Amino acid sequence: MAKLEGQVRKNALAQLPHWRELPGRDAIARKFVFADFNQAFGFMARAALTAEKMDHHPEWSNVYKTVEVTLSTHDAGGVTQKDIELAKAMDGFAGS
Ligand code: HBI
Repeated sequence: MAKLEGQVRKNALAQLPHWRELPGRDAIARKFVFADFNQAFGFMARAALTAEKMDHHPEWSNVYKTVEVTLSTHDAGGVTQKDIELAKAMDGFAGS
């Protein structure tokens, strides 16, 4: 899987307005804030099953109702289509 670059990358990121590019690292990140811990952990459970199916895993942390996610493809050293797909799936599970 190749790193996304140039216009292809721009177009892909334009479909993910809630995600930001991390400074100093080729990765994308989003902070999800849910109504409570139950919602946050339900989201993580769904995302985890999808990630495992994709063989593509998030870097993430959870504090109460907040889940902070960073996506990057370690094998490629940057953002690939797999990160875009997982980010879209996570947006779907979060409802936006
Ligand atoms: N998850 N984010 C991410 N990046 C990877 O490169 C990656 C992964 N999960 C599994 C995986 N690679 C495996 O393909 C290899 O580590 C064997």
